[in-house]
Amino acid sequence: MVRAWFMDDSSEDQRQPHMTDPPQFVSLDDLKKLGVLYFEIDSDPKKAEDQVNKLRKDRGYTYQDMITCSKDKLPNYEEKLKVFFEEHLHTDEEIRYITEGSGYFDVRDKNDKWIRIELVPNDLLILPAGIYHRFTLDDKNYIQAHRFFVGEPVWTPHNRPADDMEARQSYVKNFPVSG
Ligand code: KMT
Ligand code: NI
Repeated sequence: MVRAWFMDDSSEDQRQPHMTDPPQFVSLDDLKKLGVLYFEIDSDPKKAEDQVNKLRKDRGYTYQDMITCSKDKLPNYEEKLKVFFEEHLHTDEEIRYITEGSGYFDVRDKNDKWIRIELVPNDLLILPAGIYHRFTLDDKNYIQAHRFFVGEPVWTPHNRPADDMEARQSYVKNFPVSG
């Protein structure tokens, strides 16, 4: 089951949870207000397949592949993980369905605070185009995820600042600070 919380201010070891004391958890409703969507996928493989296929159809995801982040399986592992953890945005949704391992997606809230989203198997997360975010493995150093995309995938990260980009301007318009 997914959990999300506001991060503390420490910049030490990105793979640690970085919860505040006491923890300040963030609800799925609050994530939705940022345009971040979460789906819990069934642990039964057949049901999971049906559920994911329906979601793909409903949202027009025509492309699918799988990424494994581990020292052995990910080419240029160290470099890629550095890129994933640079604060960035994309011009399209980022969709990840976790099937093995675990990791953290961090997203900026409307006050520019970091919210850490913990992902484990059966979690499916959709980040909207234009949201500032980053990804890190946790201290187990392993995650496997399905990636989806509408049409030909574009994985290009646009590092912050990217405030003049159309994707960013649309995001800010769709999810205003007051909303
Ligand atoms: C990304 O784009 O940040 C990733 O693909 C991270 C690994 S998938 C959980
Ligand atoms: Ni990204």
